Amino acid sequence: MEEKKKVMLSGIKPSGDLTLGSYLGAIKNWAERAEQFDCFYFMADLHALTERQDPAELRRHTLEQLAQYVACGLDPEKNTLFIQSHVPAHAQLGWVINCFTMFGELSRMTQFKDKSAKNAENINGGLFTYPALMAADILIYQADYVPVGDDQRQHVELTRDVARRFNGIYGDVFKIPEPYIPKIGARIMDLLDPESKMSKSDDIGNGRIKLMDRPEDIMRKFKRAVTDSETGAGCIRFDPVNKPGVANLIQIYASCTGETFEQVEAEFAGHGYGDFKKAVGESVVEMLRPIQTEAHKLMSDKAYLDELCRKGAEKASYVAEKTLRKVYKKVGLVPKA
Ligand code: ATP
Ligand code: LTN
Repeated sequence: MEEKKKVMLSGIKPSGDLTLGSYLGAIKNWAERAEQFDCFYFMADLHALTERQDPAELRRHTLEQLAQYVACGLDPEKNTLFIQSHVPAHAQLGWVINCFTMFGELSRMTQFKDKSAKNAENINGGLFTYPALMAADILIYQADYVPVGDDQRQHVELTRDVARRFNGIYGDVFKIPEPYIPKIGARIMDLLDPESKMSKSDDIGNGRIKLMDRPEDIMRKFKRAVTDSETGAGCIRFDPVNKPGVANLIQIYASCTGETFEQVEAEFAGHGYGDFKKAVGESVVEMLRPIQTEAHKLMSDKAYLDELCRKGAEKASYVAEKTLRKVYKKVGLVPKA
């Protein structure tokens, strides 16, 4: 009998344009796994509502993100791609999971602390309970692996704790998922502020590379990337504590080319920062070129994207509703006659 494939699942909020961070930290890791795993990837539009969104922009970002997933190599025949709000079971299980997630646990989430410090005028309930909905996203597909960047590790750990708590009361209802984090590229930093994560929704300036940036803009941003004042042979070395800007560039180059940090250091041993920044920029431009061409083509085909969403939501709902029915029954909700 054919062995059942393990399940892989992840999502990204359509809260802005995808960045090099979203790609290297998450999507790149998803794209090569379709044969090995049963894969579910979604646009986390309900999560995007935790910050104020312009409605038309949110719709645009959601569909563009779907086109970009496909352009990044996620074959819709082999991966289930869908919009979170098209599968209402996420929100339904989200409520139940909320009731098994502790105030203290949610209070410890660093993303909540960061986001509430940045958005003091909109610290809403959704921002606080967001990790419970994320746990529901994961548990509802009985996911084994959750491929995310390093910043999401804490949320996956919380998901494991809540799933264990629930299973401890009701028996083996949920699979306990594991984070799946790349060794290189798990935390890409802002090019102008290498102490901060490169992020889709806060634009510090020109320190953020978007997946769809034009080659000349990418080259310009790398040219201006912050390094340090060291010169001479050996200045290009991986030392994230003392040389965060250079370490970030090494990480980006290694991730784009598949080289190790040592190989990058050896390749640029006799070079200065100017040469290196140019090489990093070129490696990013070349990596993104085919993705951008394909994404431009798909982004203008609304009928195709609508059809993908419809099929994806149908496949996802089938799996999600099965878990939801089981959970509702376990906790004592009366089934519909
Ligand atoms: P926002 O700014 O709206 O909070 P974001 O840019 O942090 O968004 P997310 O939607 O939160 O992006 O993240 C999408 C996925 O990409 C997650 O798995 C996250 O861990 C990963 N990711 C995001 N930014 C980076 C980064 N700079 N380096 C590596 N991985 C990242
Ligand atoms: N919280 C994640 C996005 C996200 C997600 C998920 C990731 C929502 N639901 C489920 C993995 C699995 C973020 O902020 N990047």
